[in-house]
Amino acid sequence: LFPLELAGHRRVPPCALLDGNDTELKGPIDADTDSIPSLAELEEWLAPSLLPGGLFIPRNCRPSHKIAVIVPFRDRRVHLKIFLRHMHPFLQRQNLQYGIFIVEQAGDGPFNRALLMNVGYREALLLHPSLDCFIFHDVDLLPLDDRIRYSCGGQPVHLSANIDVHGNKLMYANLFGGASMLTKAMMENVNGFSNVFFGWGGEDDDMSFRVRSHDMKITRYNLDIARYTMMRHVRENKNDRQKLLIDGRKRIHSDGLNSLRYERVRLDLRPLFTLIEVRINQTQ
Ligand code: UD2
Ligand code: MN
Repeated sequence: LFPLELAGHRRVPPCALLDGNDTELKGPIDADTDSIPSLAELEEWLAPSLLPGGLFIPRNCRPSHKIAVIVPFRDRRVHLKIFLRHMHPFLQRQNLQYGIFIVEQAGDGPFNRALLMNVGYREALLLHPSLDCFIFHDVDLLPLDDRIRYSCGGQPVHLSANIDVHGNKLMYANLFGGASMLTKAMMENVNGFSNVFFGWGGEDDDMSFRVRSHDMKITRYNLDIARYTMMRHVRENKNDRQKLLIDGRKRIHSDGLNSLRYERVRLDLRPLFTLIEVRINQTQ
């Protein structure tokens, strides 16, 4: 059963028409990063508005996109609960049709954020073939303004431009890390993310290069709107990514969605999200 397929047949106005009516929602918002909810209390509060797997379908309007929020994950349980508490209401206020997909890396080998993004993209589409907009989102980032629209447009969007722990400025012009948004067509066009970035860093810059070398422009909301808070966590070791990044430019069409390998060890439709757990190995 593909619940996301159901919408679109109902005789209700396009959600875009409702947009902007609710002016109180169109500005800065707070994020509670101090109190830690239990999953049980979150489920009691949020699950009644959701379908199993953490899917939401607006009832009084027809959404323009079917959106997957893909979150790479391992061993950040507290962040995940705070993320879910913040994001479900945030996305629902925007009348979006969406699902949240948590892609968990099994084992304790080096983390591969970009490969997990590819897995989330692939698995979400297998479950819901009509998804057309993909938001790749760190679990520790929370948007602080309701005007940050989580819905795709004509160009890739780098959402998390202005992060508190980065001094509230864009760190560098081509930054594409944190939270970013691409249509299905854009993902196919660039062969998704690279699979070879094990360990911290570089994978976001590689993706930035992929989109820019395919006649796309990375766009952003204004810095006074695109405000995020990043929750505290230990810093991963930095790696030298120069070589991977330089070689990456030649690899775009052989390293990505078309070379993706993983073993799916779990697929669970949890009340607040779809959990996809995968084992990957480093000889990609
Ligand atoms: C920056 C980027 C991030 C990524 C990373 C380098 C921003 C705001 N963020 O984040 O997008 O490019 O550098 O790889 O530019 N994660 C886990 N468990 C782990 C490690 C990572 O769940 O053990 C996930 C989690 O969703 C986390 C994300 O991967 O938010 C990025 O890792 P990070 O937060 O440790 O790295 P950070 O903050 O330097
Ligand atoms: Mn982080």
